[in-house]
Amino acid sequence: MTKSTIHKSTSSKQRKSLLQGRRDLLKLAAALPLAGSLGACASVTAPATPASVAVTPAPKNSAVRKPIVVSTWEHGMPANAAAWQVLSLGGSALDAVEQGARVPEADPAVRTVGLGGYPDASGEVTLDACIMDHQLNCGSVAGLKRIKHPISVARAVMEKTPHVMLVGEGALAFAKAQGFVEENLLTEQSKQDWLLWREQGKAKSQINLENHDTIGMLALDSHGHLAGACTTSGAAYKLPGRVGDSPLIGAGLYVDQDVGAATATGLGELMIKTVGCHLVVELMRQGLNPQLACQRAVERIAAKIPNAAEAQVGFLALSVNGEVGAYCLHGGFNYAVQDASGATLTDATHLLPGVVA
Ligand code: SD4
Repeated sequence: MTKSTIHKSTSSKQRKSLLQGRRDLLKLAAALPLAGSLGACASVTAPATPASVAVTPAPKNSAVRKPIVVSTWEHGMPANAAAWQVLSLGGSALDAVEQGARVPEADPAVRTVGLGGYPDASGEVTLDACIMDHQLNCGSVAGLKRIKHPISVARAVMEKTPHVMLVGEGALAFAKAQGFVEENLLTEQSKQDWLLWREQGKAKSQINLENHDTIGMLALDSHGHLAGACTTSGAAYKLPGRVGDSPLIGAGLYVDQDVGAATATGLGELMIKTVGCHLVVELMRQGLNPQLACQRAVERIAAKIPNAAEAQVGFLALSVNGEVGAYCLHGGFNYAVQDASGATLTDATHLLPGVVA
């Protein structure tokens, strides 16, 4: 596992190696017939739990590491920096994760979130997002078109409606009524890529590494409150109407102030089938530290879902004491951490040998 403070020169190198890794996973994922139909190939059996694995006791309150913010993937670094501006001034975890998530949403270079995200099979960019605070308040949107900041719409659903989740046309109508402005989210680059995908006879796989960079963010503020956010354009060239894990409370994000929070990245169908982030939080409730809880959730997926090894999944967790853990199926998933000591990007440990993502 490498751990390094990120700066510009290493950042572009890492981007290159990530891209190479993505190409590798593209090959790996090519065997997937359709998102969600992880058919008939060999399954992976997770290694038995080593008897010697110790459960790290929660630190005493004096050892709480706060404020802190953690995010999935390298684009979590600038997202964390924006969140840190809120946290370092004593702001709330909820404000921090919203502000952080808006950074990749607005960045057309991040092809898996917000503006410039990969479209669905019909060429439409549709966005999924959710947000959750320390009191189980949560809001979510799925299949939202033409609005650049679904995370802020999700927060409005949470704060201004009696509901948790709005989808499709209803979500768009709500966003417009709240003053969000409609805009084209399909950049020229995304359009060209989509046209090429169509010309090439629509490659079998709808899931590839280019769409494994959902941002999930978790924060613990100086008041000791947790919050989380997750936002994505979902699987590239997905069937119109497909909803992944990212807007689903429990699958792509979960926060419980008694225990901690978790978020996920990767093939959403696997997180939905296992309610993955809720699983991670419940494992933490049973006494596992965030690292071990993420590991056990990945092992559960690998052991129970045939063909899981053909996709990537990664979990990131933060305890109410500020402990951080992450684990993925294949090497290649990294996560960003920011606290008073600085900003780091760390490769998550993984279950299967090699780096494919
Ligand atoms: C989804 N989990 O829609 C998302 C895609 C993703 O990193 O990449 N996450 O399935």
